[in-house]
Amino acid sequence: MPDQSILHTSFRLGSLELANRIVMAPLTRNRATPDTLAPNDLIAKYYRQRASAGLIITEATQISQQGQGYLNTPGIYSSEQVEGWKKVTQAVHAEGGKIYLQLWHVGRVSHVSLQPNGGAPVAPSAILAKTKTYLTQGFAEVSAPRALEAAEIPGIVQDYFNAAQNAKLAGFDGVEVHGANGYLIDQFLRDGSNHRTDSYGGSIENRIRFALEVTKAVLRVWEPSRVGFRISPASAANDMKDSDPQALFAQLVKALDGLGIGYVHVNEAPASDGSVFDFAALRRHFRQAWIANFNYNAERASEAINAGRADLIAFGKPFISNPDLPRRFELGAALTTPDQATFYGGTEKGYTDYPTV
Ligand code: 8OZ
Repeated sequence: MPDQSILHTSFRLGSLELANRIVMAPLTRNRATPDTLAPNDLIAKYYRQRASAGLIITEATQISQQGQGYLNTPGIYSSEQVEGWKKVTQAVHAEGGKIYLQLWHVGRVSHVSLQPNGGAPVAPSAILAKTKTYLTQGFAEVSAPRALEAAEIPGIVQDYFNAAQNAKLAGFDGVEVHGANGYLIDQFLRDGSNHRTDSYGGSIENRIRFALEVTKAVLRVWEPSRVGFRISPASAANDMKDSDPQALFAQLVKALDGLGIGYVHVNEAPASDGSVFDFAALRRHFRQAWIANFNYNAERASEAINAGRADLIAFGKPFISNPDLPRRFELGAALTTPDQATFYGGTEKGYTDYPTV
């Protein structure tokens, strides 16, 4: 077995000392309290159980009601939600862990039943995504979106700023901007979903504008090393397409490097059309930390770090079913298989009842 000890070495992320290179990836679990969309004691227990990760990145958390696209995902825009998240950060810190909040706006991946006054979801352009969401009644096609007026965009940037402030009040160690997986920021980035003719559409410079405005708003609250940004440059999830992802994401990552943020987190999901994305080339545009994610196991993770392709590796599904994942890697212990049926919504079953070794 190749040497995997690198995974268990500490890592300096700006002013934070992470105990190991094993990150808990953001995972949507849909267990916020339904009326308030606030985290509760069960959610605090779930994160506490996983505090041995070098860094936890929370499930995607909407910055406003407009930013919600699925049933019972938590928010970070009300005082009840801030109080709920305090339970989570206190639980994780009590175990010596570190935790960032992931800031989310779904854009067009939503449904009228979740939107303020039952309105249409918002997007850079009025282009319907071929994708589903799930609601109280189960899976459903997303609703047709309307294009944002240019005059509405500063309000959404302000929502990110307020959410970043709330994250600080709630005791997080930092925040990750969710720029991946076909949600609002990604919809602005890619030319399949952004047909705008104003300063937010057209050229790559224009399409990355919204992402950078959001990041700069967050940087008015947090020091640069406490801010991360997640991308999924090749992924077609949520009906995403772009004519030149390599050029687009190179320019975005260079600009993020210029802002001095602490890390870029890359979901390496491959393209669905067989085209190859050069992740190593992307990494060369960024000087701070690089987190890679997508179907890694301990062996491939340690190889990637040893080869300099990443500093940290994020694990998703393995962390759902193995709360003590770093310990299991260290022992070479068998992993529990996650139960897909309990990923989204429900009770403690398939959430806080997975065993430790
Ligand atoms: C799975 C189900 C719902 C949302 C993502 C936030 O893909 C999500 C998500 C994943 O980033």
